[in-house]
Amino acid sequence: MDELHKNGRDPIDEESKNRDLDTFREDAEGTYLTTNQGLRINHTDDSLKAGERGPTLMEDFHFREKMTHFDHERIPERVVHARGAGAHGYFQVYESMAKVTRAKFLQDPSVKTPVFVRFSTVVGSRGSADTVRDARGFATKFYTEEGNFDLVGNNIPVFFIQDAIKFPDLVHAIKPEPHHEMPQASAAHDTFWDFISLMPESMHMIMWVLSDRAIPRSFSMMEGFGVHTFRFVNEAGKARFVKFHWKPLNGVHSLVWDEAQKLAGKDPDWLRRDLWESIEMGNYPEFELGVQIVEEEDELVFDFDLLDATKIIPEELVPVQRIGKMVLNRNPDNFFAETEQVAFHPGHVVPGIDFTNDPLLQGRLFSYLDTQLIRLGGPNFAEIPINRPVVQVHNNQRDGYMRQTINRGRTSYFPNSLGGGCPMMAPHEMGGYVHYAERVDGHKIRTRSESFKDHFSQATLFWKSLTPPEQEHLVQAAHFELGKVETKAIRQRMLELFHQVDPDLAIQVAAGIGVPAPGKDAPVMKRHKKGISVDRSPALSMEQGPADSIAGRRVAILAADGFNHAEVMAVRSALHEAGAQTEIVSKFLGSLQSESGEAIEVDKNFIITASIMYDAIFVPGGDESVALLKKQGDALHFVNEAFKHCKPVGAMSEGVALLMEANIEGVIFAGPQTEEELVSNKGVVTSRNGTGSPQFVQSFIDAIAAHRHWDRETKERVPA
Ligand code: HDE
Repeated sequence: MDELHKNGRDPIDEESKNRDLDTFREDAEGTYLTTNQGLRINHTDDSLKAGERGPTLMEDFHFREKMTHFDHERIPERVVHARGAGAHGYFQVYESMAKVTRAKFLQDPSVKTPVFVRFSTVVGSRGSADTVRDARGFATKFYTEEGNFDLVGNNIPVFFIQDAIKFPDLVHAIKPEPHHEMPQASAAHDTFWDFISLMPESMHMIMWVLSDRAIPRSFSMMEGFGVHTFRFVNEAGKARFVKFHWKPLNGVHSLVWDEAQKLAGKDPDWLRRDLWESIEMGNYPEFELGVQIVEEEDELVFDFDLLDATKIIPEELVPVQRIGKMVLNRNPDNFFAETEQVAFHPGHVVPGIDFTNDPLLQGRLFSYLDTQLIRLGGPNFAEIPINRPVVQVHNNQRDGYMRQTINRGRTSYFPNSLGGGCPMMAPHEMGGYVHYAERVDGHKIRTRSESFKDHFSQATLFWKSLTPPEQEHLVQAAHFELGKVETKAIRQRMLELFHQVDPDLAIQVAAGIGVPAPGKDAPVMKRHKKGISVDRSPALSMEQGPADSIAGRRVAILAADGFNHAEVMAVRSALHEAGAQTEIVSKFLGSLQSESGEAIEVDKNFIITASIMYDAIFVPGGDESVALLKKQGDALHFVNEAFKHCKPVGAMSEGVALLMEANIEGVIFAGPQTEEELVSNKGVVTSRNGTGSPQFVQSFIDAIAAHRHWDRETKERVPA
């Protein structure tokens, strides 16, 4: 740290990147309009003309500058992960990890390292919808006191392909088809499934993409994974393998497919809005950084190859240690300057973190630097404020488009004597990066290791580890995706691959796509057990994960004039206390009068919102309010649709009558109708006498924490 102070820099702490960005921030308040040269402008509504009705003059420098800048406003969007949303925050380690890594930001629990995170979809263009079925990018830039470390991960722990050389093929197959540029942001078309049906190595990732993981409820409710095996190296130079994980403290939750599709129309910005609003309201998304550590001598003990990015290390074999926490607490000031211009690169590492020979990772190490050169217009993109490390940069790189640094002195080479030998080499003890001295010895060959060739065991593991509702959703997703494939032979080939994962899965998929499954007795490739593995991994199932928080959830309160004020207030304050957000939804905007005379502001009306934009709904009592709602088709649809999407529905006193009026009476009471005051059944929580009883609130909170209630056998009968 002392070294840094000598450079006249502030110490590195949570705020250091913020201070760094301050140098570049610009507020318009109290300023006069000027040209880029600082000349004040007194008129910007008319161009300079020769006469009132005459031609525009070339000498109108203000017009030309304004128009030229506008003409050049766009930069190429990212070839993948074009659509994203960013947030600032900090990371703090729980206790020193010195035993396994010398990375400085993982040593001192009192240090808050600034971070910038960008979440993204992969396939869609910048303007596409947020809720499409896709992997999500989860890229984190740690501005550490040893330089930037980028953890460029996804919300799925494996990838489609094993070798980076296949990436252009994969992306060409999944992007919109080249002749008509359709479909946008979707895998559900022939070229993608054509490619996949010929690439058995993709089957594990395909299972994840068809699962509910690919339609996350919120960026704050998804896991993140570094995917590749990396290396941790400690001060003594001892290396261990490491896999990185992010574990969200809001739980891991998804949308349902029908909801995701409707959201794409109703609010294509659903995920970025959720992130933005959560941070604005102080509900900061939090993630714990997890690591799975494998000793070097255990490299070959598993049934899979650690270098194969289509494989996970099951958490039941190597537990995930949670080593620190990231808090996202500040929205960017400017989308383009920060979220669009941020440049991630898996090759941005710090001492103590190193690579392995995973051929997918190795290829990425080339691609990310290369892509920034075209996207950000040249080799000086590291000087863009969001990309600058919080430590000083000194090297002999010079010039190029948009160079910002004014390097003084005569020398830009090494060794030199005229510049005092500077910038000089940093020895190991001064933080100099030393590559791990892995011994490598081999023939030059274009081939795939035998140890990479089991493409199905972990796809089967994933399938077997899901709960029945999760399996059902996966099959329905396959029905949708393959149903959109026009070429029957592709559907047929996919069934053969599903059969290799599990014959029963193939039969279930076949039932929806009009081609026969190979059948239960058709041969399945033999899998040779070579090392340690598991048959089930509960950690792969979202349904079996923790469901103890309602932080970040949104609850609609359906009301009309004459609602019961005490009930709304009791439920509202308890939900807010637990970190959820509530909105009063009614037929019109404006304010409502309660039965006891209090006024309450309506947040959204039925035209601008819908049940799909909430995680749960609550209907308070109040005779008049409920009588009005019962007559409103929109209100009934709201309840029905939420019910169909398996969301918690709560109602108090007269509010229960609205549920009765909707088509969900089957679950309002547990079994035969009872006179019990409080009933909580399959996520429908009713309190017949109301009065805001704390038991009601607790049951409703528990139902929201569980997120979705898949056991609603009547949901298929609900017309929403
Ligand atoms: Fe990327 N990927 N990728 N990727 N990736 C890019 O870099 C690439 C892969 C990931 O928010 C590009 O700056 C290759 C795996 C994220 O800015 C590009 C291969 C994982 C982001 C690129 C992969 C990722 C990218 C496009 C196969 C999860 C967005 C724009 C070897 C571990 C980062 C850019 C952001 C972006 C190449 C596979 C994650 C072209 C060649 C596996 C989160 O460089």
